[in-house]
Amino acid sequence: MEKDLVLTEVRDGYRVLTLNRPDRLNSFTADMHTALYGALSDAEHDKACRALILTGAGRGFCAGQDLSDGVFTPGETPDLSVPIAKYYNPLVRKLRHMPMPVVCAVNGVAAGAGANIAFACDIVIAARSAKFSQAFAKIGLIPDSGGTWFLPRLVGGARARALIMLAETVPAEKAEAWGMIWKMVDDSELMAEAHRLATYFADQPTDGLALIRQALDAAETNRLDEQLDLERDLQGRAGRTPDFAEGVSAFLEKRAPRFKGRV
Ligand code: T3D
Repeated sequence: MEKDLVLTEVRDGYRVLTLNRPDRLNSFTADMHTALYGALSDAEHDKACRALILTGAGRGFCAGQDLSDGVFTPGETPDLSVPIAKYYNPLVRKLRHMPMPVVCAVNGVAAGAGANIAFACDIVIAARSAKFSQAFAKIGLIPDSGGTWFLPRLVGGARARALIMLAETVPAEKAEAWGMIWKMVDDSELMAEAHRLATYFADQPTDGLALIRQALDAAETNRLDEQLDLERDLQGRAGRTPDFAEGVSAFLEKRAPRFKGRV
């Protein structure tokens, strides 16, 4: 196995995970999937980890599946449902269930599954030079890794359909204007902004933030009645966290809160 396909940097209260196959624009091989899933699991089990940054080494964020990694052999018919079930779907599910906020710092091109893995993160920031591409249609595929779910919700049906069918590349500035990402920053500011966000989250009520994600995700399919019931239940859980007690105490005592995060 190639070494260090995903770099982990442990910071005070958060981790930085860096996809590390820069010569292939950090496109996914089976080994890189295994490395990323493992790095996410390690972060999940470290209670001191209260935020994550996901980014890429070199000039790209991630070019999706590495198309030279055995997915296609001339004369053979592949079953692409297998790598989707084995690697991509578990990865997207993992990102959506991490017990802390995940900030994606898109440092360059995010294509195919690379774009959709960025959209699976909680907050997406992008360098001015970054771009997003649903490259799938160009090679006869459909968007995977949640692309057909995320994109219409982010930019609306008309734009999503055209972007997917035309496989048109979206520069970061347009991605921000269309609400596809949280914000674009100058290239030189990208990692500083990512660290600023992660440092902020590392002091926040982490369990409460995970419950917020759970409520927002469920709202995508729930009826209002169901969502009201879910909010009741999740608020019940949030109210039992020590961070709620600390947040209210700090407010009443007119001091900054000292949240515990993950308990
Ligand atoms: O198969 C399954 O398991 C199903 C799952 C599918 C999920 C998917 O993600 S399907 C979509 C796969 N991705 C793509 O189709 C994108 C392919 N790449 C590109 O279209 C372009 O590389 C980019 C638009 C992303 C960037 O273009 P550019 O001009 O900035 O860079 P480049 O010169 O094309 O790429 C630089 C190198 O990376 C180059 O290698 P070289 O010539 O220097 O030796 C290029 O071949 C390599 N590279 C880029 N993307 C991939 C890749 N190699 C393998 N797989 C890639 N996806």
